[in-house]
Amino acid sequence: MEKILNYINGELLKPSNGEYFENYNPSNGSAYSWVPDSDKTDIDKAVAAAKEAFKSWSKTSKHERSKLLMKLADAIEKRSEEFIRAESKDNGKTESQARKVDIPRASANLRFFATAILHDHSELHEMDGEAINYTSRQAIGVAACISPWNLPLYLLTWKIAPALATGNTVVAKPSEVTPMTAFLLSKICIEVGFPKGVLNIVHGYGSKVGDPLTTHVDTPIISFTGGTETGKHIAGLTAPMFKKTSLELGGKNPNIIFADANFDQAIEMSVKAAFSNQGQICLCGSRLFVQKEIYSKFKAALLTEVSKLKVGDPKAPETDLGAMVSESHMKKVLGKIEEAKKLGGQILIGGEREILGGELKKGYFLQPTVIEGLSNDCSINQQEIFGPVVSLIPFETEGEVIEMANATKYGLSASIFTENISRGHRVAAAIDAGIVWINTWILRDLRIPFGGMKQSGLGREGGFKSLQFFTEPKNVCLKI
Ligand code: TXE
Repeated sequence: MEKILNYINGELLKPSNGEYFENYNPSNGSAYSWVPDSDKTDIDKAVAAAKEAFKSWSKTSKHERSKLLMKLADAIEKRSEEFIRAESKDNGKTESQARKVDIPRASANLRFFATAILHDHSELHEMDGEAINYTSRQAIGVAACISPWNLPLYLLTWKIAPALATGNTVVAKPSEVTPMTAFLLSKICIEVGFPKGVLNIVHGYGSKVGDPLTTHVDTPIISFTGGTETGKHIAGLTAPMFKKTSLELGGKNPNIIFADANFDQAIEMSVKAAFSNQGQICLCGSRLFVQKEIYSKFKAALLTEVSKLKVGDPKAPETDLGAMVSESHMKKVLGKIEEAKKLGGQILIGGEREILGGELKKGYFLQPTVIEGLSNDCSINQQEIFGPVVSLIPFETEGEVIEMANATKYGLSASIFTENISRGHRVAAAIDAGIVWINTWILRDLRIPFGGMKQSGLGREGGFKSLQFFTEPKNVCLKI
C-alpha cells in the first residue's frame, strides 16, 4: 500500500515517529494507503519551516505570488483526471461530482485569489487638510489551515489560496479521513518549483496534530472548517492566545417551499440540496418546510424524484449517490435514522444501508432518506446529521415558517422558493443565516462573504473578506 508523506520545507517526509494508520476506500471498505500518524514534532518542524519561509515569501511581489499560484492551478487542471479519481476513491463521492465540482473548484480557488490580490485596494482618510490616514494591510505570519473531509481539495485550496496570495506561509492539516489529494498537491508543489517552506502539509489525527498546530506560539492565524464541537474546542484553546480565528462550522439549513413557488424548480433544487455529495455538505437543506396547500402534491413528487436516484459505484457516470466517507460516519447516520423512528418519524423512502454487489459489497452506501412527522424541535431536526437524510415539515404561514427556520443553534444558509419577489426579500431579511438563496441552492460567487451566524461559525471567508482575514490592517496618520 502506498505511504502518504508529509510535505515539510519542500520535501516529502515520513512522520518523525515512523507511525502510520490505514486509509480506507469507502466504496469497498478496504484499506488502500497509509496515512502518517504525525505528532507535535512534525508540527514543530513544519511551523519552523513556514516561519523561516515567511521572511522571504512575505516580501515577494504580488505578481510573483500570483504567478506561482497560477502555476499550481494549471498543474492541477493538467492532471485533473488523476485528482478526480483520487478524490472519489478517498472520499466515496462520485467521480462525476469530483469532475463537476471539487477539482475544477480547487483550480478556480487558486486562480481567484491569485488574481484578487492584483485588484485589491487600500483605504485613505483625509482630515480636512490637517492629516492623511492611510491603511496598509500586511501579511501576518504562519497560517494554520485545517480542512474537513467532505470537499477535501476544494476546501483546502479555499483556505491556502488566500493565505498564500496575501504573503503568509501555511501549515495545512487535511482531514485524516481524506488525505490523498492534499498529498498529490504536495507532489505538484515540488514539480512546479513552489518555494520551500511556503506551504507545508502535515497529515494525522485531529487532536494529535491539530492541537499542537492551533496552540503553537508561531501560528497567529487559524482558519478552520469542520464540526461545531471541534470549532468550540479550537476557540477555547486559542481565544486566550488572541489568535485571529475563522471558524466555518455546521448547519441545519431550512429549505422553504411556499405554495406559490415554481413547483418543478423547487422539487429539483430540494433533491439537490438534500442529497448532493451524499448530504455531506454544510449547506445541505436538511429541513424541508413545505406550505400546507401543496404539501401532499410536493411530497408525492419529491418521493418520485428520490426513487429515481441511483446509489452505486462512484466511478459510474449514472450514479447519483456514492459512498459515505467512513464506516463510523455511515453508522452515525444510520443511528440518527433509528432515533428518528423512535421519535415517531415515518421513513417515507430509504432509511437503510444499501448493499451493492461484487467488489462494492462492503462499501459504506446509504439510501437517500425522507422522513416525515417529526417536530421541528426534536433532536433530528436540530442536530447536523450530515448524511442523505431530509426531514419534511409542513407549515401554514410565513410567520410560522420564519420562526421554525430560526429555531436552531445554527445559522449557516437557507433557501426560499416563491414567485412572490416581495415575500422572497421579506423572508430572506428575517432569516438568521449568513447565506440565503431565493429560488436556488448553492449558487456560489467566490466574491461573496461566506459563513454563518450563531453556532455555524465565526467570521466570513470569500473574496476580499478572505484577503482581509489573512492580513493585518495598519493605519498610518501623517500630520500635514
Ligand atoms: O469533523 P471534525 P468530523 C460536521 C458533521 C460531522 C461532524 C463531525 O456534522 O458529522 O462535523 O465530523 C480536524 N484541533 N462536519 O469529526 O473533527 C480534523 O482532523 C484541530 C461539518 O470529521 O471537525 C479535520 O481535519 N483540528 C463540516 C477537521 O478538523 C482538529 C465538515 C474537521 O474534522 C481537531 C466536516 C483539533 N482538536 C464535518 N480535531 C462542515 N462544516 O463543512 C479534529 N480536527
